[in-house]
Amino acid sequence: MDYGHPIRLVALRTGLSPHLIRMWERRYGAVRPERTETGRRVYSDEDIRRLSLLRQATLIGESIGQIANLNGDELARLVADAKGTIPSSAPASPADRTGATYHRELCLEAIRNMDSVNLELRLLTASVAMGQQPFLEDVLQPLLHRIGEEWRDGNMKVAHEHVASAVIRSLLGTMFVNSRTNSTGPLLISGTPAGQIHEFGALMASVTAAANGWRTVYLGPNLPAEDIADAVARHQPDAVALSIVYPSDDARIPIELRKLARLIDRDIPLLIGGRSSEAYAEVIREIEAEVITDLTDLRHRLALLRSRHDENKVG
Ligand code: B12
Repeated sequence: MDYGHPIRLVALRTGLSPHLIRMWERRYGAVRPERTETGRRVYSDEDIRRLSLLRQATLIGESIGQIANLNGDELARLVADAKGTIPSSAPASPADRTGATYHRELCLEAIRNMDSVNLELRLLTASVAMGQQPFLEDVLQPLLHRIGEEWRDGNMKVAHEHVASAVIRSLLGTMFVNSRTNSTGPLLISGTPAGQIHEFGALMASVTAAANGWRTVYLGPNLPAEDIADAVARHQPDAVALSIVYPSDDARIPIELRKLARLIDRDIPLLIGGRSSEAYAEVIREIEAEVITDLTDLRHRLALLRSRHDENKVG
């Protein structure tokens, strides 16, 4: 007998995130789950089969809006027919990094059309197809760099960048909330120093840490040293991560970093990333902080800190 499955289980079985499952239901009526007395969605085995087929169809390039209302047999036929004709640029498996270019191009097309609904879907589809970390490192970061170049070269307007930024901010926020854990893992505080408005680097660092078993406190952008130090005193984190993106010659940054280093416990590692971090290498060395080059580097650094944290707990 089919008792109905909660959304978390459906997410596990289909590889779709709960957020995307709800969005496909709300926007396209892709499935119509029953509700419990308390209003929670419950899904049948048939819903799970439909969602799996819809996922496979979107991964081979079908638009969800066009296929959401096909019946189960039609969907199965579509997927079976397409299997022999998958374009070589389409992702073959979640681990296939060659799919990144394909996903990025679809995202760029949505940005060029200023189509935020499509952009959100393209980004979510890419994160499901590739897995969260490859998505951040191979799709989102290069996509942000590309937006910057197109904007600098006049191929995209400020409005294109703003449409993209709004969708990306909301997606990273959702990823951050979804990957937070209640574990007893080490704690990372992250944010950006005073004058630093670009916040996606700091957010991506938080999401990466959370997905790797760290508890996280995300402070947001543009914080004076005193405020960061207050948060550090309150939470006693195992590391602090800051992002410095623009500009690379702000006289306030060395002052803020020196102040922060004076105010917080010297034993707490201070990790600094972002495209302009190298420009402040001198002061970063002086205060015994570290430049972290990218999210891969961050993962390695966090793994090391985590093993020390675990050893201390056992010892
Ligand atoms: C989105 C965006 C904006 C948004 C930001 C929205 C938001 N909520 O964050 C808004 C509209 C606010 C904005 C404003 C401006 N922007 Co802007 N922006 C960008 C864009 C497209 C993405 C920025 C981003 O998030 N980068 C962060 C990540 C993706 O890149 P990254 O620094 O290389 O970081 C990687 C690693 O270093 C690491 N990392 C980053 N941080 C951290 C932290 C830690 C702890 C760790 C471990 C790792 C890590 O993670 C990333 C992945 O590996 C960039 C393009 C670009 N190349 O970055 C331009 C860009 C940074 N902006 C630029 C400019 C010029 C501006 C403005 C001056 C425009 C204007 N005339 O108003 C203003 C400046 C505002 C200010 N006072 O600072 C220029 C800077 C050029 C320069 N000389 O350095 C860029 C490069 C665009 C360009 N090509 O010209 N921008």
